[in-house]
Amino acid sequence: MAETQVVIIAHNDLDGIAAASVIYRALKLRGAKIKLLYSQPHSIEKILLMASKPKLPSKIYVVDIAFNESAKEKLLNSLKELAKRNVKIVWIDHHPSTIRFARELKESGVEVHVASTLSVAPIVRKIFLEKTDDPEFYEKILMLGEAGDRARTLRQNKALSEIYESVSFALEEDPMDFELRQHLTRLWGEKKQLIDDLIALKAEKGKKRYDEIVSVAQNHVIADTSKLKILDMTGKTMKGFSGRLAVETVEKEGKVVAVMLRSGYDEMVVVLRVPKSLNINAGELARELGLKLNGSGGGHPKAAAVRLPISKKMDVVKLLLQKVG
Ligand SMILES: [Mn+2]
Repeated sequence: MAETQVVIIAHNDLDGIAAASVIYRALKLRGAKIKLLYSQPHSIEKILLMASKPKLPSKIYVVDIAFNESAKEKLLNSLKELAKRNVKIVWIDHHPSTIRFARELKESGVEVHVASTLSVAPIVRKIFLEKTDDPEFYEKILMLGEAGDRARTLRQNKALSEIYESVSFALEEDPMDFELRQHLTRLWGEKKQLIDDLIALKAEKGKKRYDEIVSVAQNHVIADTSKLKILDMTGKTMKGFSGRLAVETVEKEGKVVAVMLRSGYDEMVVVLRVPKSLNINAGELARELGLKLNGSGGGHPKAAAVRLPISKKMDVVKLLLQKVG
């Protein structure tokens, strides 16, 4: 039997990579030849194109990537085109936008596996864990993924929580480092090793960088009320630390936190995090900001993000003050 050419396109965060490595293991055992790519929701079309070259694979797995509503028609068309050319696409995800568009995806020829869970891990656990040769090891990997999406705490498991700490700092140190992501996916999916020197080294670098960012952030507060804090980090290099900065600020202050960061020449991303105690939906808020201010946003009730023109900075502040208080 000829080897099957498979591409896995995973979200570039820990949840995505953990899920990808379990799928990688299961498929590898069945003799698949696998190419690993990483994407964010807004770049999925470009990455799908990369997945189709130099020759078409027989299957593409899209893992932990939110359906990009603002590029809906284009994206559905590319998917239909791939289906027509006999590429089987499997979309595995837990983001609300993917769930909302599951029907359209199916109608475009995509096999969809969605559930409204806090991480993609439970979906992957159900489909792939028993198809690996070491469910005990891969359960640990899925737990790391869940911790990455704050779906689980590892407080009870000291060894695993140390691994989590290193791996997450290493990944955040450079969110565009796809080589490191391939390295990690293979470390887990092929070598069955939790951590190695390269990851530990990157983690050290990341921790130092994050400490600097935390101290700089204190001088970049542009709004601070009893319910809301907005940090304008658009002039600073944030690497992949905006989510961590937002979460830690939420935990410290119990307020809604928005972190603004530059994501391109004239574009910014606003990362939103909401404390458990407040009944405000971050995902809906991000969507609304996107619709009103010429961008695109979405996410979960407690964690979301929106991509906007950088010229809309003060409008964001105004709208957030209006909506959150
Ligand atoms: Mn996820």
